[in-house]
Amino acid sequence: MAKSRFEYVRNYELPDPLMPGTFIVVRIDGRGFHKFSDTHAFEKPNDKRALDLMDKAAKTVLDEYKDVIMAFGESDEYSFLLKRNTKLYNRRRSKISSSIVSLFTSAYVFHWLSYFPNNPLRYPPSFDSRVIVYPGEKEVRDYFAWRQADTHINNLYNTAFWALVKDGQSTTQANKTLQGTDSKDKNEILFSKYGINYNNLPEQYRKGSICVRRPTIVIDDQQQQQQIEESTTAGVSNISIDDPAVGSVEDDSASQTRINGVIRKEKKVKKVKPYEGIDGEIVVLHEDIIKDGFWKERPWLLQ
Ligand code: DGT
Ligand code: MG
Ligand code: MG
Ligand code: MG
Ligand code: MG
Repeated sequence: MAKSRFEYVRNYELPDPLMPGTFIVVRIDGRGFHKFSDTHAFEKPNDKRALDLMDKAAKTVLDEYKDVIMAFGESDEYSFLLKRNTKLYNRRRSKISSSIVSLFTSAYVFHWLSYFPNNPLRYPPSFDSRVIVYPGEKEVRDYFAWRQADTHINNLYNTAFWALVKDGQSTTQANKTLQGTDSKDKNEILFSKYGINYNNLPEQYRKGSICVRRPTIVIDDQQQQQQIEESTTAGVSNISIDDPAVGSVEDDSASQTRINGVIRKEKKVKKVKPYEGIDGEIVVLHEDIIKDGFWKERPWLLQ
């Protein structure tokens, strides 16, 4: 095909690949959400509708991009972890970054009215996006620990701050009251002045939101045998063996044999390795990701 004389400008498009074998994190953050949350009358310090909408937009990203294996969100930000060996867009930085933030933003707008039915958008929100690559598991875990620690620090501060303001202090006064206080002091102010036990506040506010896929259960030989026996017993009690329909049941996932007049129904159970098994339903959790438990339960995240 003939090339136009303008074609040379393509050479100015430089490749921007991310190093192979590294963990890719994309963090998006609402642009000017201080103003956006005011304009749209978000409840202070936390608006559950706004946080749920962020979670919904993040789920949309996980739905669309199977290589995004986990996400963590708080306030107006969300971080997406891609699987270590992802080949998504040949690991091109700007393609990955722009596609994720674009889908997130359109999902946020698309679902807005479901979360704010009486509060139409006053102007189009936008999010920025950056990509960070991490060399190993330690840095990935520390990254998410950093974001979750940030969630806690900000939430404790904001909860105390807005309690003081709702109690009549000006924002300047409230800031001053909290100056130099540590977390024990803030807990104490909340408890003694307002009867608020910080630890009883919703986990979504204190710990942020984690999106992960539920693993498909791995069934070992013994469990598989047990399943066959259970379905055999169930088959005997539920189905009349003289029912002509029974013999003609054709089902890809189950096969039936007649042994001594007893229907033996064998369910074919697909065996999966954990890594292959993460295509399950996407769930949103509000739990600790700083300690080992979360990661030990999901070793495929750091593989
Ligand atoms: P940026 O990110 O540099 O464009 O500027 P902002 O204004 O987005 O600042 P950022 O991202 O550091 O802080 C997030 C803002 O969003 C912060 O002012 C509080 C607000 N925000 C986020 N979630 C909520 C919420 O649930 N309720 C309320 N009232 N405000 C929220
Ligand atoms: Mg920012
Ligand atoms: Mg922001
Ligand atoms: Mg932010
Ligand atoms: Mg195109």
